[in-house]
Amino acid sequence: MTTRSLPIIESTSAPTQAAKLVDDFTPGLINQGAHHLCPGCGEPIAMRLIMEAVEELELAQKTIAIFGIGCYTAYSNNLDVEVLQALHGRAPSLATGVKRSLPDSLVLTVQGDGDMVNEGLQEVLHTMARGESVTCFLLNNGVFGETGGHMTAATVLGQRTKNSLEGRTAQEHGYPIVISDLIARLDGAAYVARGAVNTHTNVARTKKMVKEALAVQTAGLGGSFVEILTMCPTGWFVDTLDAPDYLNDNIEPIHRFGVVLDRSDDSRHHGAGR
Ligand SMILES: Cc1ncc(C[n+]2csc(CCOP(=O)(O)OP(=O)(O)O)c2C)c(N)n1
Ligand code: SF4
Ligand SMILES: [Mg+2]
Repeated sequence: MTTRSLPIIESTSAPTQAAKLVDDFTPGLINQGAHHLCPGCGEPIAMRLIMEAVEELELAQKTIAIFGIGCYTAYSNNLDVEVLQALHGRAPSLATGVKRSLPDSLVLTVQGDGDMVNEGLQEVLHTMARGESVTCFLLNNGVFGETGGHMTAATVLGQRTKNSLEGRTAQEHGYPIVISDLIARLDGAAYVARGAVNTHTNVARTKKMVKEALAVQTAGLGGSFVEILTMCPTGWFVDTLDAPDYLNDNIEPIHRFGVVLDRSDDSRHHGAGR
């Protein structure tokens, strides 16, 4: 593992203007840039691009965001859209009820891999199989981050976690569930993609996926799903600056970046509850 240091910029004169505050760069739907997640965490980046997509599509007034339970839950306080808190793993079912009650709303869920793939796997599978017109986001970091970095069903083979200190093995722990590929097999799903936030290029490409998924919902074409691979340097036991490369080298080869399913051009496909 390499250790990198940031360049030191030397200056001989005082700055001519005040330093920019983090709020200067904060998108309109995020109340404040400060948050309590770890330095180098990928989840605020994922939340930011989701909120930017909602704002750019001018859907903020219609949006109801439903959160699972994990580190990202604390970030829900920063958002300037309606927010509901689900029980662990249950966000897609709550989203189903909200969307069917308020069909003109834009309903999105935010869950982690522990919340979605372990605690509530049946919820997201049934929601997507029914073709509910909701958009489910998975922030996949391969660990139960909030509770200490334990292995989840999405943890890749060889990955070191709090309870697989020598790395996950198929023999002892079984194989990871590659959830986007599983969901893409369901007839009710209309759009499934997997992005990542470990490089600026991937952030830009992932934002396009997020926008496409939200557009599929507004067109009533069925379930839409975007998995976003996020860095968890704390849970991975890696240096903060090494986490983006760790994601690229270890997580992405199993949970592959790209659009997995796109039925947005199929006019015969439609969602449930419409
Ligand atoms: C019913 C229930 N079981 C367990 C917990 C404890 N718990 C809270 S957060 C969490 C981990 C969530 O992991 P993940 O969804 O991957 O999110 P991350 O923290 O990695 O972002 C767990 C197990 C809980 N709050 N409720
Ligand atoms: S433990 Fe991991 S997921 Fe949680 S805030 Fe820290 S880096 Fe982010
Ligand atoms: Mg997680």
